[in-house]
Amino acid sequence: MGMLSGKRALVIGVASKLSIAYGIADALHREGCDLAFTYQNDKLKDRVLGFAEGWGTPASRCFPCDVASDADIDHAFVELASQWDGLDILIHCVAFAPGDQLAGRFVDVTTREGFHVAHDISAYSLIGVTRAAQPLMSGRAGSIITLSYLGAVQTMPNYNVMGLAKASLEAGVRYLATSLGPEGHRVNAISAGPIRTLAASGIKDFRSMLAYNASRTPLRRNTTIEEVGNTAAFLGSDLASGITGQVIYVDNGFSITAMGESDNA
Ligand code: NAD
Ligand code: 0WE
Repeated sequence: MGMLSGKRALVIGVASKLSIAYGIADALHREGCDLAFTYQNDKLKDRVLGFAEGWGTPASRCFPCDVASDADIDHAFVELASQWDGLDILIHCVAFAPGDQLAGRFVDVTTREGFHVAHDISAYSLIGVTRAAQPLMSGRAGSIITLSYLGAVQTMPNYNVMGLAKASLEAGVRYLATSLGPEGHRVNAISAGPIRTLAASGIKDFRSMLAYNASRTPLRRNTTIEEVGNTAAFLGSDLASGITGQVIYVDNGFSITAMGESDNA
């Protein structure tokens, strides 16, 4: 029997087989969790429906949801409520900043509009979907999980305004954990090491970042979506009943070093 059998999760943020949300869905499914999905737009619909089928999720449990839209968020949860009478786990695996924000000198490239979009999609959306999930989570000791990155707390070339948005996301985790604690719900973030996904594919020098990371990290390898998925399964389970408001690092140890050592200088 899996550690999530009898539980139900909504996964937001599957775009491809490389997505962190894909690794999470796979681990939750392996542990016996029933799944539902949202997808950002029609372009992703067929792909997400195909993945969902592989995890035993019918198309009737897959809904469109652009998290920039309050109406989309409300609609997705109304639809979900017509399929399920409760929800135990909410996976938020979404981030976006306009491409021009993620290349160049922070002080030069950061615009009011870029700041706004990054914070809206990457930080506010956690609050919006968490609120919309409340009626379905009521009475169920829910677990809400989002994805962050080290750029929230240390500077990283080109991560720029996304770092500010992740800092806001992490503060949001603490405020949500505090406001939902009395209902029995837990809210946590997983701060993952760099992983080659669609969101990373457009990033300049991402390959060399991965190589640097693998060689300087205590465990001498890069983080995988399977490792993030397994941590999400744990945080979603009753085994993590005492953990809320935390940022759990799944980065093979990168963040603990001030100066990473490498095997060949
Ligand atoms: P991904 O491209 O596979 O996933 C990003 C998802 O965000 C996509 O499914 C996309 O559809 C969705 N999205 C973007 N804008 C949206 C909107 N307006 N409405 C609804 N959905 C929207 O990339 P990923 O790397 O799996 O990213 C998932 C999360 O993991 C993000 O929060 C990212 O910041 C975080 N993260 C990624 C890494 C990494 O190196 N890849 C490291 C740490 C944290
Ligand atoms: O959170 C992220 C990436 C999020 C992201 C990616 C894109 C690319 C395409 C947000 N918005 C966009 N907008 C686009 O137009 N990561 C943690 C992965 C990532 O992105 C970086 C990194 C790492 C790591 C950007 C610069 C430096 C490091």
